[in-house]
Amino acid sequence: MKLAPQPATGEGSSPVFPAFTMAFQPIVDLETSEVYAYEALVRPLRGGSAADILGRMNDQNRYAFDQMCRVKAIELAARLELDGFLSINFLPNAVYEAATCLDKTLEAARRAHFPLHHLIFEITENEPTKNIRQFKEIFSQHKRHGMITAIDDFGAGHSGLNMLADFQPDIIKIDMELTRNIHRDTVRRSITRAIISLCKDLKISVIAEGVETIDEAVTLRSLGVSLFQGYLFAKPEAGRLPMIASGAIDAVLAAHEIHLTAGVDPYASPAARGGMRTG
Ligand SMILES: [Ca+2]
Repeated sequence: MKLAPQPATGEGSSPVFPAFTMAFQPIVDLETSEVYAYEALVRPLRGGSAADILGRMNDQNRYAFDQMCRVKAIELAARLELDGFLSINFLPNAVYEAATCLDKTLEAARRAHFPLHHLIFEITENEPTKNIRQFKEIFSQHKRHGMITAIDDFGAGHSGLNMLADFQPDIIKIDMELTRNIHRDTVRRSITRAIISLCKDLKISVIAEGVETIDEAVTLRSLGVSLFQGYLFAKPEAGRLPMIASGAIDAVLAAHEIHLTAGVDPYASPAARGGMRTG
């Protein structure tokens, strides 16, 4: 497919695709109190959600659009002078050729002087069209170029453990279905604890996704998570690198410290601990 040249304004558009840009959401590291990475998320240029754009994709244009998104994310991140890691999603259902799907990514990174070892690629464990072998091949290709690999939405689908048996990524992102209200849910805590222990054995880093409250963050921190993403720390913002919400990291660290020093059960209900929920 022949694509129109990219406009110089940072927004992607072509006769085939709606105009789009990238939003960025930070992933914070509580060990350093700094941003570890920014995840790039596709957004319509004139507002709306990713679903508004992805709903217009079909089997004919999905692959080309995925390529455009990667290029756009790298160009925009470089222009915004992103200093750390940039995390990019494989678009769901796009068909990939391991041999060629990296060409435009490599070219864009070279053009933008963006280091390849600062690129993280997330693929959802729910990816329905891929068999494990193809999945492995694609990720291995990325790793060969020094890029970091991540399994997204881990725990939300059905194939995560099977996938791990055959292929170990650098990072696993624990799905928000598991992190939501984890402080109040013993089953979710057990599952998450097991995933974290498994990752430790396999030397895989863990990111907790969709963290919205201090209680969730403190519980996950107690289970050993250092990397966090979610509205508690920052919402995604289109075309810019958002700051971490003022005081969010300090509030989590302070609450965690109180649990450690006072010997308070970190998994007690918020009411029992005087309530710590944030908006
Ligand atoms: Ca993702």
